[in-house]
Amino acid sequence: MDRRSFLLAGAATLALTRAQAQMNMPGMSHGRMQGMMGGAYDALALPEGAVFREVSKLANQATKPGAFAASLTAANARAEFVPGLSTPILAYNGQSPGPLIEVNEGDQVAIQFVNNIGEISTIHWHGVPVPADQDGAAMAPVADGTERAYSFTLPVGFAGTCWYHPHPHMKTAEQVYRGLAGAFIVKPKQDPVPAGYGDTVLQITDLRLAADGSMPPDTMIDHMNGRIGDHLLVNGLKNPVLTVAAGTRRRFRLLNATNARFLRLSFGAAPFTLLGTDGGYLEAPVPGQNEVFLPPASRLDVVVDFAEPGSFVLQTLAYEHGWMGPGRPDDTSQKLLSVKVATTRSAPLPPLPARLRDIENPGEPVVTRRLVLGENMGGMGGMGGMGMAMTINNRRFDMNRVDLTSKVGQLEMWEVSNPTDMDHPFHIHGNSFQLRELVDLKTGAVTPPPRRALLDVVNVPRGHAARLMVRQMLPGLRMYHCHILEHEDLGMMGLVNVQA
Ligand SMILES: [Cu+2]
Repeated sequence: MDRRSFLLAGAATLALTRAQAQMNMPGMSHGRMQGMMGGAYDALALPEGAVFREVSKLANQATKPGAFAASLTAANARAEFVPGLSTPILAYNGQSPGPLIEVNEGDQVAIQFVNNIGEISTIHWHGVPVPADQDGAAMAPVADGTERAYSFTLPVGFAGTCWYHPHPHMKTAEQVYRGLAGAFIVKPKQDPVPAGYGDTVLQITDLRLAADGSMPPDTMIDHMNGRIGDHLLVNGLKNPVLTVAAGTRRRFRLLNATNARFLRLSFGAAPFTLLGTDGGYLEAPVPGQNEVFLPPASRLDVVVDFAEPGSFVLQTLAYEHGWMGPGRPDDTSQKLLSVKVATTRSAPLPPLPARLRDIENPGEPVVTRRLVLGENMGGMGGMGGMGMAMTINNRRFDMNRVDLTSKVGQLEMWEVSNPTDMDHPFHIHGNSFQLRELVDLKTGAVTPPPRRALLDVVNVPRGHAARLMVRQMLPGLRMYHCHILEHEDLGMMGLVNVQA
């Protein structure tokens, strides 16, 4: 059964199978059930307006230069999002968001991971070019109560805005929405952007709370669409307030660490200058942007100009990404961060450089691959007997099956086709890629991206194909998948074996 037929059959009556009903009912809040039915939905109110806070950095325990060593312990913890209500969460070193890891290109990195969350987990270094056996992929789970040393040397020439999060088989979505994710910044040895611009991570997460303060499990609607919470948080706070002097130009690293939000963001009258994407700098700063777009898991490096006194709010704009079933949340005009610009003026900064770096034209591929994203909403007889499956080339993920075979250094074009009626953000492990063009599947119209950029996740809009220029530089097994985490867990994922 395809998605539309499922909608017609299922949404009118919400006649779920018994298994689906059992999957969805326990712990579901009244408000959420109403939300799922498409009616009124009263989310708990969260306090807003606290003073903005930066995420604290993970301290470097290494003593020699060019090395970074630390440990990360994932464990159950508690947070108080609503005063007086204690929420069980998952945290790294007691923090959610997890501590910021800041390293330099070329560094030797050693991180001891201790898993105390009560089930398997991993740490995936999202966007960081690490060897395949250090990638924290689902094939190498870390059992509860055990430790694992991750170690890798960062290549010289890679700097970017990355992050880390769990990637255990079929448990990624829950572990991330319960709190396990942090930023991982790789700095160039010589940063072309003056230090006076600062460097502030804005880690965006998505929180849903039941009336008792707990985080309800995913519903069937969440499995279909990806989990959309009730509150977007920045560095763990709802709409905190940052006060700056007039004339401030501030560098922000935007990290979409939500399970499934397509974030189209504006700062009102304060314009963005684009500096970089997932895999580091653009070739030149792009000033005068009134909005930015971050599909799930993507990052942007930007400077925002707060020229004149006043109030500026980072908030979501409408974006149509496709929605299945009832209960589509109102995801526009959500306030993320309020910036109060005082009348005192900041000292002027040196200008941004005219050029940031060169990004190579990848040239023509020697291999072309076609990957087709699919949604199968069939009943209990459906794929794998799970009732709902997300697929690539009609197959659900199987970690014992290699889907593609590649070679180190080989330039490939991956045409990721999305004939479904919902956008899917596509992520490839191992190395950044470039978007060559988007193709409209109906008209064949081809749209190149506005500029060269290194990405590790790209939105594949519904009814389109994304042609990606992919080159893996290290051997081993790599995952590729939709980064709506519920879709990943339901099987929209595959494995490429990169041969030396
Ligand atoms: Cu998806």
